[in-house]
Amino acid sequence: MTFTRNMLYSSSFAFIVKFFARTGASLAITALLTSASNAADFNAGTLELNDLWIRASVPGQTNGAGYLQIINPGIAADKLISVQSDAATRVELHTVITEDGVAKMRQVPGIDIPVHGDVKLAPGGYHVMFLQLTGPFKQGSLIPVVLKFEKAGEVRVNFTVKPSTYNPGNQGGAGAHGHGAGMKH
Ligand SMILES: [Cu+2]
Repeated sequence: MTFTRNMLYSSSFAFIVKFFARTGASLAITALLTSASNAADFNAGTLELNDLWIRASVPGQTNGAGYLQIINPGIAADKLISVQSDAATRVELHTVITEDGVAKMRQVPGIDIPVHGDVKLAPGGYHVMFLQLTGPFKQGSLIPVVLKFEKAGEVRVNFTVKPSTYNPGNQGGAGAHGHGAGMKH
């Protein structure tokens, strides 16, 4: 009996496939795949969070910086106001300013996410600052973090640990500032 039912199942499956192919339902399948590939890594309300990463720490490194892209396709501005993680004793939002030709990191109370904005936390600019790491950032591991937005609220995300030398795209040398021993807080 089981054998017969399996036969029946597979023949009706083949029929369904043929039916979909004939009725142009593949168009719907294509649309589904397209929307899946456009999906954000994480969502906070209508905010889309992508490409969350941290450089692997090197021996002796006590601090680290996290980066991500925040897209706001919604109808209201929002603001990233705080970050929590067990990966560090303290986590702050920072930017980089240049004073007397020297790049310095400064804590900021929040990062504005304008309507239809595309805000990038990237080397040389805004970053999530992990102070006093509770353990090394190991390449390939995921660091759980809670991001808190003024309107979208709290969202649990993971930062992916990239190689310690990782520098995405052409940052115009901004990556040279780094976040290791060289930069003071
Ligand atoms: Cu910093």
